[in-house]
Amino acid sequence: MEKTLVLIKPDAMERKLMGEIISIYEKKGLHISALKIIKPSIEIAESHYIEHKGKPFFKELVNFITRGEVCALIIEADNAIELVRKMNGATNPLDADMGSIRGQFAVSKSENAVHSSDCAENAEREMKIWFPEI
Ligand code: FUP
Repeated sequence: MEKTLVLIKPDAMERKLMGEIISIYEKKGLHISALKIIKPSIEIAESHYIEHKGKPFFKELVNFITRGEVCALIIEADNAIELVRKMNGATNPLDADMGSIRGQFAVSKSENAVHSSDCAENAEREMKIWFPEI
């Protein structure tokens, strides 16, 4: 079974959407094998978003993800990476399918409710950042 790393971001946590979003993954039949609520340090945030270092929105991105609690999950399923990214929807909620999580719950490209790994290599890297104990 493939594993992917999901984050429910501070905007969704502040709006008390954690349970509703987790429920979407569960109702789809995906298995959540790890879960924690954490207020990320700047180090965790910068290492998670290392690929975006140097981009104009990097500082804003780190400020956003560190401003409050995040729910980190490991989700396991066949083709979990592709499946969860489809369920989450496009980065920009304007482009996201309206049935997707971002389509339903997000209005901003920077505060877009959820993250999930985009490839197997990043899934491994991100799981080590958020769940070093596993
Ligand atoms: P995604 O894989 O859909 O989360 O999107 P990216 O990895 O391209 O971007 C990561 C995060 O950077 C997004 F969730 C939001 C933020 N971002 C911006 O704030 N502005 C941009 O122009 C692009 C991305």
